Order: sequence, then C-alpha cells, then structure tokens
Amino acid sequence: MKSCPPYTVSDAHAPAARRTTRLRQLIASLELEFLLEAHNGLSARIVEEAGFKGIWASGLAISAQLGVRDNNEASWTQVVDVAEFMADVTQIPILLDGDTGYGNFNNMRRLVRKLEQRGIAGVCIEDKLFPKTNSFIAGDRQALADVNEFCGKIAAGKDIQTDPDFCIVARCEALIAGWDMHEALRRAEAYRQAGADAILIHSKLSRPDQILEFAHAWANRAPLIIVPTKYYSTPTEVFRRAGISVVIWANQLIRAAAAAMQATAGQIRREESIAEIEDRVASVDEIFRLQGAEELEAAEERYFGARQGDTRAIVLAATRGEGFASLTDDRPKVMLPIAGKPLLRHLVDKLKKRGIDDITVVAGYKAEAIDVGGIRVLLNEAHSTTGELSSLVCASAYCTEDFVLVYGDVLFRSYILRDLLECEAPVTVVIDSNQPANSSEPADFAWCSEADDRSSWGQAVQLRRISSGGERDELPPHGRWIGLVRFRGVGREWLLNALAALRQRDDFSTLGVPDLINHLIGHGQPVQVWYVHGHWLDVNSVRDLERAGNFAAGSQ
Ligand code: SPV
Ligand code: MG
Repeated sequence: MKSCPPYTVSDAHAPAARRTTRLRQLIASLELEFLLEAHNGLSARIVEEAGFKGIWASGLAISAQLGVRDNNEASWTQVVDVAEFMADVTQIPILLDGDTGYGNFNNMRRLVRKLEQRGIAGVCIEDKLFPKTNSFIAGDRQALADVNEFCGKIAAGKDIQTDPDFCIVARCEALIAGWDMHEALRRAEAYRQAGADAILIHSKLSRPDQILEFAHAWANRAPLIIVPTKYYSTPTEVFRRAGISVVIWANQLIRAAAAAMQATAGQIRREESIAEIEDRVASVDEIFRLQGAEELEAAEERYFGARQGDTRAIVLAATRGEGFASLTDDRPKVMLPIAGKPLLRHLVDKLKKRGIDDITVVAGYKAEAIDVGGIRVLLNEAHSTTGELSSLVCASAYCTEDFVLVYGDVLFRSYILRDLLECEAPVTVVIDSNQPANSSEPADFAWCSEADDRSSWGQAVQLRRISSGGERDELPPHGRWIGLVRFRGVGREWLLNALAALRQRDDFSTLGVPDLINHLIGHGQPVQVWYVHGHWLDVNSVRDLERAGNFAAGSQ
C-alpha cells in the first residue's frame, strides 16, 4: 500500500520548486503534459497518487459535487474553499478553472490574490459573460466577452500576482460560440499580448479538426492547452504531433464517482444489504489512508506522548490459548465470553474506567475475530512461531513515556490499576504475595528484596528475579507476577534498549515479558514491586472460565 504524503503541505515538506514554478514548467515543457480533473480533497489526492504532475480543478466537477449547476451557482469563495482543501492534501500544482474571473478586472484581481494565498498555482479564465454556462450546454447561444475588456482582466491578474510563476491561462470560447477560426485566432493573439501565459482553445466537435487547424495556424506563439472531452476518441499521439502543450482530462473522476455511486446505491436499495458490495467498494481503512490518518496518529504520539496523566496500555493478546480445545477454534482466548462479554472487553473496560483510553492490542491467532470497540489492534503476523516480546516489538511505536503492559487474559479489581497508576518508579511490577508457593499452575514467580509486610503501606521493595513458566528456585518465591507492569519516563528508554539488545539473541522469538524484566534487573535498572493480595486471576483453562465468570460478576 502506498503511503500518504504529510497531511498538510508546508514549505518544509514541499519539493524544492514551488508549485507555481512546477505548473509554469509543465505548461512550457516541450513534452505533451496532462492535467486530470479533481473536485475535492479526496479526488485531488487520488490524482496525485496516480502519478499526474498537476490537477485541473474543474468548475463543472466542483459544482457537480456540490450538487449545483455549472452556472456560477456556487460562489467564487465556495469554489476557492474547495480548491484550498485540494491544495492542503497534495503537493502537485493545481490549475483552477476560474470561469470568467467572477466579474470584471477588479474581481479578477481579488481572485488571483486569494488563489496565491491558498497555494493554487494558476487560474484559467474564459472569455464569456458572468454568470457563465457550461460550454457544452447551448454553447452557440452564449455571448463572448468584449476582447478589450477581457484583455484588461488578464492584465489586471498579471499585475496583481506576487509570485512571478503564477500562471494565467486565457480560454478562448470563440469556436464554442459559433465564431470562425479567424475570430478565435484574433482573440487568442490579443490575450497573448495582454500577458496570458497560455491559451486554452476549446471545441465541442467530436473530431479534433478545429483544434488541429487552430494549432497549425497558431504556430506555437504561446503554449496551447486543449480539453478533448468531446473529441475523446482522438489518439493522444495526434495532439503530441500537433505541438499541444497540455491536455486536460476535465471531468472523468466526477463521472466515474457518479457512475460508481449510482450502481452502489441502487444495489443496496434492491438488496437491503451491504454484504454484496463490501468487497467492491474501497475499504474503510483505505479511506482512512487517503485522509492521512497515519500521519495524525504519528503526530499524536509526538505531541500527546509526554502529556502528564496520559497513561496508555499495550495488551498482549496473540495466542490461541492451549487449554480450551475447540472453544478457541474460531477466536483467540481473549474473545472467550466471561459473564456475557469477551474477556478482552472486561480488561478494556477496566482500563478505560481508570482513564486509559489509548489501548493497543497486539493480536495474532484469529485476529479478525477481535471485535471490541475503542482499541487499536495491531497484528503480530508471526504469532504462531514467536512469543510475547515479538508481539511487543509490533507495538513499540506505542511504548510511550507512560504505559502499562498487560496480558490479555487477566482480570483484576480496578483498585489494583488505580494503585499502580500512583506508583512513580520507572518500572513497577504488580506481585501477588497471596499466591501459594506450592501452586502447581505454571506461574511467573517473583523473588524480591523483601517479603510483603502487610502492616506497612507502600513498602519500597525491588524485584530480584522473575521466573517464566513455573520454574522454581531453591528459595520460596515472594509472590507471583500478575501480568501487569507499568513503564514511566526513563523506563520506556530502558525497555526499548532491552528489546533492542534481546533481539540480537537467537532465541528472541521464544522470549517473554519476564525475560525482558530480568534483563532490566541484570543491567542494574531497578524494578519496583507493588504488592497485592489476590483480587485478580488469569484465564488459562476451561475451569478458569467459570472462576472468571464469578470474579467478573462480583467485579468492581
Ligand atoms: C470544466 O471542467 O469545468 C471546464 C471544461 O470548464 S468543460 O466542461 O469542458 O467546459
Ligand atoms: Mg468550467
């Protein structure tokens, strides 16, 4: 999938040459160049992604997408607003179809000033009278502007522009309005002399004869632009040979959109369902991509990242869960129902209740079955052959300056999270000192600097080591890690450095969070212990499901 350019264009992001300069070069180029129509920000972005060097902001298409006629029913400021949206999301130059300039020379001056301010590279004005009508509707009944008056309008625009490369294209409608070639050439020459940067010669015939005759007589006095909407079957090579500078494909995207929307709307109406059309329309994710959603997420990381009190969560939920037989045939463990809602929903609700709204879940097995709102789901594609740390790497962009890392299969009373959020150490693990040391369950046992002294609140205890998968030590453990750890401030840097170091190991794909925590301790980075006494559980077997149901039912 292609990635989007930055959402808004600033000088810092723009390619070296200004857009005005690039439009001028495109018009002056000895090669035949092309502009494609766009009518809003989305279509402008699509034109740019298709590889076009420039955009035609068509008056017909902009009016059509507003649902009004191409008769200056949309005000000029409304048209300029649309063009600004187009400029905001693209970097290629835009030539605006400025109709007649929306009035006399004075209106033209104001138009040019506003277009320059809004990043539009040039404007095309036509020698008709305001309010105009589209050239293909009763064209021969439309009056043309007085040549002198129109030349004054061109000159006024050229005089007011501050960027020397801003382009003013003069569009000659003489052939449309039923005048002869002589009149068309006379007008075009007057417009050239008034300062027009290029001439657009328009024809409504189905053959290119008029255009070719004009081009021949014109003899390259100034760049020539054409709009072959009606003579569309003419091979492009003919235009190239005739020395045309720019071909404008003036309305194909609005027509494509209209046809696709009509077909889709009709089908949904008939079928009273959207199931059939889902795979035939752009995905919602594709719309997000075209809107530049990714850039906003990255910006949020940058600008919200260090905000006080903005704790985030990363939930590891990539496994199937071995102890559930066919219950997890079609879903991962975290989607098993507990007291009427998925296990993951319980966890997410708990996090949100404590003000943690930014929740990233790393999924793997049957990721598509994760149907819980209010979360960001990332995929560990190699989930079947890798472990927890590989999943954590997938979420490393979301390891911000304050986040909790939690297993997706745990349930806990909400005060545990509340108390953890009060801890200020760079790394704090929650250890349950109630866990029977002789438990037969596989468990992450913890050995600490001190045993839990339940008579003392907020005891400063450091973690010495944590086991993985139930392995034992000579000494009895002080408790069991509940699968919840918080990283703050410099703790994030420690974690990212540890991940980077551990990734060098051949067995990285087998490593879990306890290995990471032990790595920190091994490198002298203190890991604080927050002791709890029960009030949580994890779900590892069918038997646990019932316990979890009872736990959740009594939950708060
Ligand atoms: C437009 O695209 O609005 C044009 C070109 O002015 S045409 O519709 O061919 O007149
Ligand atoms: Mg137009």
